[in-house]
Amino acid sequence: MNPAEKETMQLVTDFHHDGFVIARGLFSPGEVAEIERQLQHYMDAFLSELEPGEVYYEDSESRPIKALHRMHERSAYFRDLVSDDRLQHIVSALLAAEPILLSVMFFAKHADHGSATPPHQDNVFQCWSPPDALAATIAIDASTVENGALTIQQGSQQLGLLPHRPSGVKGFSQALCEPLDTVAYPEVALCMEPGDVALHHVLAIHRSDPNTSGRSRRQLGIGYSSSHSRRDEAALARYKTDLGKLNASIEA
Ligand SMILES: O=C(O)CCC(=O)C(=O)O
Repeated sequence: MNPAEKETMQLVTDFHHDGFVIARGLFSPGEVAEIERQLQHYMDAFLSELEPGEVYYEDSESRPIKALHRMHERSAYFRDLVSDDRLQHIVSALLAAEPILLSVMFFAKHADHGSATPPHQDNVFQCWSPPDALAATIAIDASTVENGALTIQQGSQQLGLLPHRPSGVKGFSQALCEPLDTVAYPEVALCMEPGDVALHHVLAIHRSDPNTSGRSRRQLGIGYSSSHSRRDEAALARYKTDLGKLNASIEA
């Protein structure tokens, strides 16, 4: 086995054990600069026409952008990024299947503004059966404990989908009903440098703190499912009903 294969095998073992892995330095500084340029271009070109569900803003007075969703639908650059050979190689190894693109997203926590993300499992929104799916997070800025790094409960993906309730948080409408024991399932803050890529399982419990620092924490999220997973349509319909109720209560 060559060193690259050995490295991939280690990522697969760690992913199954912990529910996440970090591939360090996957994108070069030049490539991260290009992602930033394309983000700016996306905002300049599309921000005024984005539909509900494609953009979320913080509630604070200056209303910075908190998240963008489905960016691949409007941008050829983000659509192509998903097929990057390095990402495809790792994601197909972790899923042991052909990866299917779900969405390209942007998650921002602006300096001193970024709000908390409640603890949740992505499959409460995605409803994959079997739950073979993951999110790849590309760090644009360094993420640290102070600026609200994504924080995962190690091993929690082994528990299956746990009960969630409406969170009242725009963009993350569901939160775990009960906090999960952090001794049995320790919290790990995914501290990353620009160009690092974290991959977390669709059942891994994760959350993030508000950004209390003077430094922004921006990252791209790319959701992939495996070619053999199917949507649980009944679960998806229940989630959409809850989301509709939440949106109605926010607008009321
Ligand atoms: O940006 C965050 O803190 C949350 C992102 C998230 O929930 C995800 O990537 O699945």
